[in-house]
Parts: sequence; C-alpha cells; structure tokens
Amino acid sequence: MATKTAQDLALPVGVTLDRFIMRSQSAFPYATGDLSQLLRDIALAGKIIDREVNRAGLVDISGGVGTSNIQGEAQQKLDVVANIRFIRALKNGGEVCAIISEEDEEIIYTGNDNGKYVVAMDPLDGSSNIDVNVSIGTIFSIYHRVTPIGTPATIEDFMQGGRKQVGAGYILYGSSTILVFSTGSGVNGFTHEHSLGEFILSHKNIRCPLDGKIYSLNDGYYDGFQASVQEYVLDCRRRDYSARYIGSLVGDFHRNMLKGGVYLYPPTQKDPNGKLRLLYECYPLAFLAEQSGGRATDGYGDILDIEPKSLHQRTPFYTGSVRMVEDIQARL
Ligand code: P6P
Repeated sequence: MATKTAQDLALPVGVTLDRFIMRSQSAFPYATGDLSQLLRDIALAGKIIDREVNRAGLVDISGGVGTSNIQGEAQQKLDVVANIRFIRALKNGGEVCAIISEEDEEIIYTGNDNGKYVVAMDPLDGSSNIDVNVSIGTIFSIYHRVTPIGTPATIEDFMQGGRKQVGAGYILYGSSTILVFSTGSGVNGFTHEHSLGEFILSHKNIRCPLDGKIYSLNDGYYDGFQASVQEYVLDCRRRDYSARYIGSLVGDFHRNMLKGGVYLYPPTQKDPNGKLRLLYECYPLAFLAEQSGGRATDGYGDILDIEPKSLHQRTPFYTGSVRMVEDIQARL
C-alpha cells in the first residue's frame, strides 16, 4: 500500500498536531491510537522544555550541575530537567514500558509493563549551547516492543535495528520551537504557537533537496580526518559551498533537510568510532532523512542497516542530500 502523506490526508497547514494525529490515525485502520497518544505525550514534554529553555537565562537553570552523563559529558542543568520531564511525560502517558536516554547509563523502566512501545532519546542535544542562546534539540526514536506485553522490557526491545523504528523525530528549540516527526508516511513539522499552547502544522511533507551547497562539520578536527574526508572538505571549499556548523546536530540537520546540505561527523582522533550515538541520535535522524528523500550513512552503508550492539554505541555519521552523501560515500 502506498504510504500516505499529509497531502493524501488533505490536511491544510495550520491544523493542530492533535487533529493531524487523529486524521492520520483514521486513515490507518490498523492504528490503535496508542502511538498517537505517545506522540501527544512527547509533544507535551516538548512544550514544557520549550518553556524552560526560553527562561533558562532568567532562573538558575542554565549552567552545569557538576555531574557527567554516560558519555563523560558535563551535564547542564537543563539536560537534567529535560531528561526528567520526558521520562515523567512518557511514564504518565502509559504507552511506554521502557526508555533509554543519553543521560542515563541503564534502561529506565517506567512501570508500564502493559505499554506497547519503548523510546530511545537524547533529551537535550547540543546542550553546551544553552548558555549562549544557540538552538538545541530533543531527538526521539520509537519501537514497538518485541517482549511480551505485561512483562518488564528488556534490552532486546532496544536492539531491533534502525529499520524497526515505528516513529522518530526531534524538537528544535530555536528562533521558534518546531516538532518534526515521521511514523513512516513522510515527514511533517509543527511549530509551537505559544499563544495557543498548540503545535501547528507548518512544514507539510518535508522533502530534502537532492543536492545542496552547505556542509556542516567541525573544521577544527581537520588534521585528524582521514585523507578522503579532508579531500571532500577541500572540494567543498573549491566549489564555494557554505560551511555552516552550529554545534547542535538537530539545528544543522533541520536546516540541511529544508535547504539541502550535508552534515558530517567522521571518525576523529578523539572519537575513532565517531562521536554520535546510534540508537538515539543517528537512527532517528536517519529515519527522518530517508522519509524525506535524503540519506544517512556511516560511510560504508546505510545507518538504518547498522546492527546495534550496545545501548550507547557510537558511529560515524554523514547525512543530508542524497547527491552529497553519495559523493562522500564514494570517496571512503
Ligand atoms: P563537536 C553536541 O554535543 C553534539 O552531539 C551534536 O549536537 C553536535 O553536532 C556535535 O556533538 C558537536 O560536537 O565535537 O563538534 O563539539
């Protein structure tokens, strides 16, 4: 069956997220409504984080807390707040039986053993940018559990592989706050209208341009890149491409998906396997990339085909316009 998009559902820009979810659900008879409720729970947490992000400078909520997460990265206060808020929203929603988070080493059990879904998330990616008012984002990935309903989830529920995701998305807290997600039928973006407290459909059926002239990577690591990546960077410069790298993956990914471009996080001396995490950064964004007509690779194969081996494993990550990603992959 051809996948339906917002066009098929004849949903106008301006429709609320709730109406979009209800109409989408009615278009898919097998949809039980639990995934719809889960998306509402994520949107609720996003609204709460949006409020916290927007007042971070006014209350003592920015800055570090003096602890580190599993990655050894200094946890920012808003990181911790976002992690708590999303876990609470998903626990209270009842649809999710377990969560993995960048901020926690172990699986988080919600107590909802009858929940049909598990979620992998980076509650606040790019959080080092919080204190300097640069866009930051939440990234989430949703799987239908494979363990029996009514029993506690296990790591098996998270080790299904990228192509088993039933949904994925991000919330970008930027000049405006936008929730972008897909459940396998195209990618749609909803902008948070603060006066209404609603996410409103603003970017219908997002399609990533086949090619682009923007490349995003940390040029400071140039000397540590493999020669083929160095050559690609030089070619970008020769082609007068624009270098845009804001240190916030969701921000760079979103811009490239709308305007065309490519984001690169190659192996570096510091992170020989790449820095980005497969389960809650690369799989969900790769899902969105493919759903919008883009691509995502580790340099050798599609990100979504990588077999997961551990909850917090890292991978090299190249994603964006098909032609640009293929150009990079052909060199590696
Ligand atoms: P670097 C933020 O920590 C992040 O995970 C992405 O959001 C961002 O693109 C990247 O790492 C920045 O890493 O090593 O360039 O500072």
